[in-house]
Amino acid sequence: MSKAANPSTTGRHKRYITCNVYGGKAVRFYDCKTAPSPRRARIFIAEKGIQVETIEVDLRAGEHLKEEFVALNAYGTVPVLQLEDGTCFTSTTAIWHYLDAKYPDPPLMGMSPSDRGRIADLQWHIETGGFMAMAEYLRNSAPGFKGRALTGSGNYEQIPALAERGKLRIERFLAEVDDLVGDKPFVAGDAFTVADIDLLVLIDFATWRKLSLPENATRARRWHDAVSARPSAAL
Ligand SMILES: N[C@@H](CCC(=O)N[C@@H](CS)C(=O)NCC(=O)O)C(=O)O
Repeated sequence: MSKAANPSTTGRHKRYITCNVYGGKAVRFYDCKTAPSPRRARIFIAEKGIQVETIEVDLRAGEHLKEEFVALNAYGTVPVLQLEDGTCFTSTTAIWHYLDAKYPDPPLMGMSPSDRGRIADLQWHIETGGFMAMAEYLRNSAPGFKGRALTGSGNYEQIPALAERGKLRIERFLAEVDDLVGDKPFVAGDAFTVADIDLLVLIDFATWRKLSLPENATRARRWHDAVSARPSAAL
């Protein structure tokens, strides 16, 4: 990878300027502590016990839209996982797939073909019904996202009607979580998987925006307490 395309060679990341060996670690992880999608990757990495070099990208300061970062990820979003050969994965699910194939233990995306399909279904449901609804609501209503209603490199105005619809969608989703979890230890059954990661991050993010699980969602709350106690959830 050329130095020109490497944000770590410029500005606030200068500490990496002489170091192109990633501190002896195989991959670089472009993170943002306050954003939900990078947390989905962060928890996954911690559950796998993988060592990565983490680089914080300041979204509020617009670092993700600067030329150096867009050279890594043309979509201008985090997380990004960059391999030693310069290959970049620019979505959470791609990062999961790569790491799960490379470091199969513990499996976080299912083992058998049918488990893998089932977990992918659950994850898709949580991503579209939960994350997409939350984004629709938040990005179209929060003053901080004025003119930035979609993530990444394009500037889009907010549409208040989408915020209203997003809020209805996320409220409906949260009301369904108790049945989704049921009496199982984890969302997909007996093992912790990406479905738990997604649901945990989504619920914490929604709670931060004052949209919580219903009081009577006792099974969902039991599950949430259990997964929140895992060391990875502290990240
Ligand atoms: N599909 C991507 C979405 C990533 C995404 O939207 N990341 C947000 C942070 S949660 C972002 O980079 N936002 C930049 C912006 O607001 O322009 C993924 O799953 O990784």
